Amino acid sequence: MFDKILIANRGEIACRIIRTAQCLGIGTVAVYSDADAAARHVAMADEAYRLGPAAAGESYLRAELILDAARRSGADAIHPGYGFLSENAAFAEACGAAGISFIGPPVAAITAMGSKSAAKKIMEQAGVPLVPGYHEEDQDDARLAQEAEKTGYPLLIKASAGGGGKGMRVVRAAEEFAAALAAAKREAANAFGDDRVLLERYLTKPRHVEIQVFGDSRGSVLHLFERDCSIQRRHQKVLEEAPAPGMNPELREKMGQAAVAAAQAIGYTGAGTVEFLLDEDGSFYFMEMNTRLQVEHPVTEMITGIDLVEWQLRVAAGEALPCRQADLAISGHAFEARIYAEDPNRDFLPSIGTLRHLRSPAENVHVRIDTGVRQGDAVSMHYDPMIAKLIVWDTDRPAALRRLRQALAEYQVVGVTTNLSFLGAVAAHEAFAQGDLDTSFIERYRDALLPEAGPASDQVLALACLDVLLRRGEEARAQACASADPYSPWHSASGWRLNCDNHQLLTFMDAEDLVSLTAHFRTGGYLLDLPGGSLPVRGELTSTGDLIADLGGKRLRATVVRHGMDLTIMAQGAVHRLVLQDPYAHAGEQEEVGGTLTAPMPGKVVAVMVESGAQVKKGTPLMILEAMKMEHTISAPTDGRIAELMFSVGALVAEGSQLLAFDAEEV
Ligand code: MV4
Repeated sequence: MFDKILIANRGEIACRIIRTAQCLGIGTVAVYSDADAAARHVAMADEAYRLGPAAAGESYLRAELILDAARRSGADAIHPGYGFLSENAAFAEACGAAGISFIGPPVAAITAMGSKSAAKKIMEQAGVPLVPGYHEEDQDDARLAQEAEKTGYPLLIKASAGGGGKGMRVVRAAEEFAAALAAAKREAANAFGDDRVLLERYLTKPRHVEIQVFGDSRGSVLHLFERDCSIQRRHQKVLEEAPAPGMNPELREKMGQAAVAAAQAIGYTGAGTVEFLLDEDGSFYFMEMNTRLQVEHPVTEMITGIDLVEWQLRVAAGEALPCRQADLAISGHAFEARIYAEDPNRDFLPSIGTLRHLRSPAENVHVRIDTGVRQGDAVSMHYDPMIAKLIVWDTDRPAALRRLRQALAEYQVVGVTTNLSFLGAVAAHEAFAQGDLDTSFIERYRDALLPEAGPASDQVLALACLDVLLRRGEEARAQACASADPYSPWHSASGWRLNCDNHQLLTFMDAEDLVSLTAHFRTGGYLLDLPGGSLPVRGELTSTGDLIADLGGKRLRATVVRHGMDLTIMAQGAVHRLVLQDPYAHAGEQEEVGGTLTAPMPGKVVAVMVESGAQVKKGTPLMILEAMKMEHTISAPTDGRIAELMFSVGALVAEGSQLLAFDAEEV
């Protein structure tokens, strides 16, 4: 077994790997960029080495810097985690050449699975089922048209060099084929520098079901059952579970054996995942094989009781697989929810900021949190904006789903916008509860999953008022105690008025709307004049800053996080933000909202499609920003003229930076 391993990654997966290594008594070496100097994974490791600036291309993707850290630390193995260099054959090879074990599959296996079309050929020869279609070298248009007829419609044209859904086109009838083929080839050439395509029968309601496989250096390969990852958005997994709902033992056995055959076909060792499309009739087809540990591996660990990272370390150190296929069994059901700093109501745009308040559910045998961040950390634009993976387990799917709903409701994040409400909506959806999953689930139920944000409810307003008034009372008492005249009426916060009932007016900004409420002081509490009528309320602040409230006889616990005048009210799984208005503040100057187009998030200018002085139509793409692998196109808000370009390609811009001056055309 290794004495010391270097984890060539960051965030939750780095922390997760360090946790297992430390349990095994293995020394741990972290590497970090300047943005991660104070990150959790650095603090957890026994030692840590700086790689370079924040940009991944200057740090976590720099193989030579990582190898140098391994040499300096005396690490005898490197774990790549996922993403970054985890499926980079050259890096795996360089590790071997440096005499450092690469905790992953052989270089040849990484290479073989690197090309989607080459992988399909290998799988076809291994007897692994492929979607009926055509994926040969002959790319002549006439041959492709002929093969399209054989495949039948609807069919998919896929870029051979593509993946993750890029370069896919659905063709529903023969007369559309020629134009679709030409467009698909152009797109593939532009995106991948390779215009080869393959054809497949189009599955209209498939599920994404993947099989965890594991091989050792003695030729043994086994599978650890399936995961259903159909809940995806733009080919990014959102919610995963194991086992797959509705799976029967026979199909599980067939898919497991196909996955084992796929791994054996390439002499696979280590942890791998074979992804299948599962059709409604129970047919399944090879999609691709991932030669790394997957993000969603914890759900497999929860239902099998196996630590897959421990297996990775043992197998990479030359040990045999710790058990045989017959020793493995499924126990219970697990879900994983990926909690992200992103705004579902702004097309899941990443949300950058500081985690001012971060409170996760208590961990136990039913709840596991894999995270790389702590309260106070920043979510930056340099990396994937994952906050944590919430993993739950129970004895069956309904029980596990209840755990998931409860844990999501308890998860509190303030300082960035998150997808927690969206995840809660998926978990609450009846179709999800029924296990009626497929890759179009989010699109199909989009309205229910992404409802327009409504105004604050009376309950939210009452909790906000209570929090403000109780804190004011605490502050007044503290000031009175600290003053020379603690009983001075000036220290009263009772809202007392001469010849008038004690009351205070509270005004909040709720999104774009101002809401004003009167709080009448009453013995032991308040009478609030809310939009829905008057409500007697009382409450107390706990030592942890929570609010125990009684709203007209309904008692509940809430958390109200204050940041300046910002209030984030969290209660019963719902989150709402309000901004308390200072009654004495001067009305801010209405900023001249000229024709300035500003950056919606920090990022890098990757394309400028216009020149200064150009006349453009409404909607014309002007500039493209990139942050965390996502692109955001800045388009012309109306017809008009580009008055000035503030940035050129390659520039790094902060959120809110003016990107260009734009003269809107008078309509
Ligand atoms: C398909 C398909 C339907 N029919 N192939 C998307 C990315 C890549 N992993 C393969 N993908 C698909 N291939 C045929 N013949 C539907 C998808 C697909 C999908 C697959 C898995 C998970 C999410 C998906 C989302 C959209 C489309």
